[in-house]
Amino acid sequence: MTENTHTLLPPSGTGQVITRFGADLLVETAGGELLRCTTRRKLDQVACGDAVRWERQAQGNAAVTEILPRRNVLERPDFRGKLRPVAANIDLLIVVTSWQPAPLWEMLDRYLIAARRLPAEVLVVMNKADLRAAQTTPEMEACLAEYEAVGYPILHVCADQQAGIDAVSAAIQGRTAIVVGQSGVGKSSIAAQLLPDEAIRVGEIGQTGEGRHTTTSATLYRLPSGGTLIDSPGVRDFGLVGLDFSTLQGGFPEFGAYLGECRFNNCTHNHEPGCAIKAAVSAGKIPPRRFARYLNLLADCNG
Ligand SMILES: Nc1nc2c(ncn2[C@@H]2O[C@H](COP(=O)(O)OP(=O)(O)OP(=O)(O)O)[C@@H](O)[C@H]2O)c(=O)[nH]1
Ligand SMILES: [Mg+2]
Ligand SMILES: [Zn+2]
Repeated sequence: MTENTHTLLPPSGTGQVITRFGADLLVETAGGELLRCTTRRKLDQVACGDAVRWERQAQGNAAVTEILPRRNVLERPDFRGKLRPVAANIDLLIVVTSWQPAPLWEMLDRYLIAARRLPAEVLVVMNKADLRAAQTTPEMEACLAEYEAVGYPILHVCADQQAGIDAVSAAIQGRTAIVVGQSGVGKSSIAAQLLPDEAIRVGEIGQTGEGRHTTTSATLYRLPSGGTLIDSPGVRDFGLVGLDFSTLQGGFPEFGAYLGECRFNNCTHNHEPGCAIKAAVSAGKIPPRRFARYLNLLADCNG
């Protein structure tokens, strides 16, 4: 794929957004050319992965004129709390965590809920397997074991040594996947392993183990093995805006077997007497750490 001077392109067509820098977009046309486009203010919400219509302008440059219907869109609040699209038309949300920086389990829970809400399939990647022995704690192992017990798919990867990368590629299976998670966990390192011919920037992590926010805009890549991978910028936090109770409850599949057994049919599994979920936690059938974080999320829920 090379960027075209677009003299040979038709006056308009469709394409897919590869990346965006402010108001400028890089669009892959239906014919496979890369086309630099501007956007109108009313198309402020156009995102990486969007299918779009573009048109050549009188001045010779191209503009995106329409966002075609989306299957889904992953959004997150910006620093002002306004929802911003990260990427659209996602089949598989790959939540990347690592042993350093240490996993933020609340963030992982929120991504798992976001995947349900999209909807998209989910895969948890524990990267930097080489650091596990030195960095792990009994509490971290207990948290991780809970996700395994619930049945979430988890892959242990070492992007630096190319270990586990084939399993990530196999999980993508020709679909569109996005890597998300904290800065410095190795999202771009995984992307670079899957895309040996692309120059993908990878950043150092600081003394405290924190990432440096090396990736600044979501970018879509075509994988040699088929399928599509979107590398996204690392986050400090991932907030769920407008979380309703049924979405929250759906994000805890371990409750499934007990739902409908609570005394009150509108039970929130918090303070209510006769709660089957709390009984299952006490009996060791629902993982307690996940349940404690469920209660924290419930406090933020809009009903
Ligand atoms: N020890 C070890 N380090 C790794 C591994 N994978 C990635 N790293 C290192 O982790 C650091 C951050 O990697 P990136 O791929 O830039 O992380 P990122 O998640 O893309 O970070 P942002 O773009 O800031 O969100 C780099 O120094 C990598 O070399 C691994 O498997 N083991
Ligand atoms: Mg990155
Ligand atoms: Zn209950």
